[in-house]
This record gives sequence, structure tokens and C-alpha cells, in this order.
Amino acid sequence: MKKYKRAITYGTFDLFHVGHLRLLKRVAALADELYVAVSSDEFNSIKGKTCVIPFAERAEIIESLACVTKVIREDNWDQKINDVKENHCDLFVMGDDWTGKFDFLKDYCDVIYLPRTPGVSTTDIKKILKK
Ligand code: C2G
Repeated sequence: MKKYKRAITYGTFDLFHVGHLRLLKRVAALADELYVAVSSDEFNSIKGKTCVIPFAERAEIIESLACVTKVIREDNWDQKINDVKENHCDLFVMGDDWTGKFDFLKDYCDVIYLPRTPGVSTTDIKKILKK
């Protein structure tokens, strides 16, 4: 039994890298189950992100991870409260580039922001690929 029953986290997870992996593993260490909401391609364009890898493949990678219990789609900014309630999550976690942005969820579950893994990002990988 871990401190939480079911954690949820959100992300694009494009060009999956060790920063994403370490975040998911650290969340999984806090809860018996980990649900991950993967941003759809349509939502990414709303976020102003163009994905290299399409949603279906990003979701397939995330759901194949041993530390991930279930993948759901993220289609908009406003689904988090419903996701937390519908999935009975008692923990919401994001990297600390989002610190404070989702504190409204504290009415429904615990909210934790974890330090990002320095030195790696999808943006940097894209720059290297462009060279
Ligand atoms: N991350 C990390 N270390 C990195 C890069 C990313 O810990 N070096 C974390 C981010 O903080 C985030 C998660 O990995 O918690 C996914 O990162 P992105 O795919 O960039 O997700 P983002 O675009 O921030 O989407 O509604 C919330 C959004 O969907 C979050």
C-alpha cells in the first residue's frame, strides 16, 4: 500500500524521453495506480504545440510502461476536475513548470508538483534533429 490509491498526470509526451519517464516513475512510486492523460493532437494545436509523434503512438508508448495503469485522452483544459472525480483519483501530479497552475484541484485531491529532469526536453531534441 502506497500513500495514494490512484494518481493522475497529464502531458503531450512527444518524442518520449527520460524526463517524461522519470516523472511518471516518481508519480507511480507515490500511488498504487497511475492514470496518464495524453494530449490529443487536436488539443496540442490548442496548446500551440505541433507534435512529431501522433496521439495513437504517444498513447501506445505510455500505456506500455509498467508503471502506468491506464491512459486516457486529454482533449481540453477543462476536463481535469471531471477526470479526477470520475476516476476517483486522490492525487494529481505535474512537473514544476506548472507549479500553482492546477491548485484548483486541491478541492478534489492532493496536488503535487515535482522537479523537472534538467537537461532534456522535446524542444531540445527537435532542435538537434533539425541540424
Ligand atoms: N517533464 C519533466 N522533465 C522534463 C520534461 C518534462 O519532468 N525534462 C514533465 C513535465 O513537467 C510534465 C510531463 O513531463 O509534467 C509531460 O511533459 P509535456 O509532454 O511537455 O507535457 P505538457 O505539454 O506540459 O502538457 O494539461 C496539462 C498539459 O497537458 C501538460
